[in-house]
Amino acid sequence: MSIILCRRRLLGTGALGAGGLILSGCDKLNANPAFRSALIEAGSWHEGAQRALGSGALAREYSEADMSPNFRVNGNTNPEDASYKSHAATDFAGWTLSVDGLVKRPLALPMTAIKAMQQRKQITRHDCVEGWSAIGQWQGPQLGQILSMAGLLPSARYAVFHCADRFGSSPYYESIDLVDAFHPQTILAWEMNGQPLSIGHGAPLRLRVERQLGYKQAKYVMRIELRDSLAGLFGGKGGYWEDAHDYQWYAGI
Ligand SMILES: Nc1nc2c(c(=O)[nH]1)N[C@H]1C(S)=C(S)[C@@H](COP(=O)(O)O)O[C@H]1N2
Ligand SMILES: [Mo]
Repeated sequence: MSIILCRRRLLGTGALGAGGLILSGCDKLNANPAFRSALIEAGSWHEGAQRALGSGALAREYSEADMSPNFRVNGNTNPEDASYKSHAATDFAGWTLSVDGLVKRPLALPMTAIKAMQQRKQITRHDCVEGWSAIGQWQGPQLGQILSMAGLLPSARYAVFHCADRFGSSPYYESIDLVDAFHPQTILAWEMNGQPLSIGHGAPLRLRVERQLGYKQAKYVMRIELRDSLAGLFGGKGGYWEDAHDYQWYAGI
């Protein structure tokens, strides 16, 4: 694991900043106790994930020939937030993903670090409750890999995705449990159909949680918060649509 991470220069990109792990050389890294324990956990999460999965099936994956020529955009397609707009003006070069809450090592991951991680590419069908579907290809690191770097505390039960957009005064957010968070097809996508995500589709980073419906696929993700409960957060039902319109929290397809 350490060899892979070093070859990919994950840490050379300034990743793991908030955890105090800004180091450049591999030797230095491997000697760093916090980094070593991050690696050990990263190696064992697969086992935990498998256990958690139980009968957890994979969502169907398609071939390139099945990809929809037009994948529509839906919901918010151009966040008005001033900070988001200034990031957009510089192609999101300065965007960082925060991972915090019930974790051992809070992270601030720059896009370069996210792109340097091991990637998963998948062609899946997106189903919106409004009655349309589209097949697209998504690429990004598995969410489980990122959560393992942060190291979850035993009390963590949910991953909450805080987005840069809002409807009126309500920020868009979504949440999933740890079974879905560590599912192999759950990724933080920065590429769609071989191109960096467009603003319409959620640039620079969106969730793909392939066994659930469209509204769970949070776009414009800026922060992942690990929590033990969804109560007390916004409307308390775990997502913007869940709070505003009583959509199901578990939106299984
Ligand atoms: N941040 C954010 N994420 C979001 C939405 C949104 O409005 N804001 N809309 C959701 C809905 S209802 C759907 S169907 C999909 C649409 O994704 P697309 O625009 O890439 O088609 O994003 C989901 N994620
Ligand atoms: Mo949707």
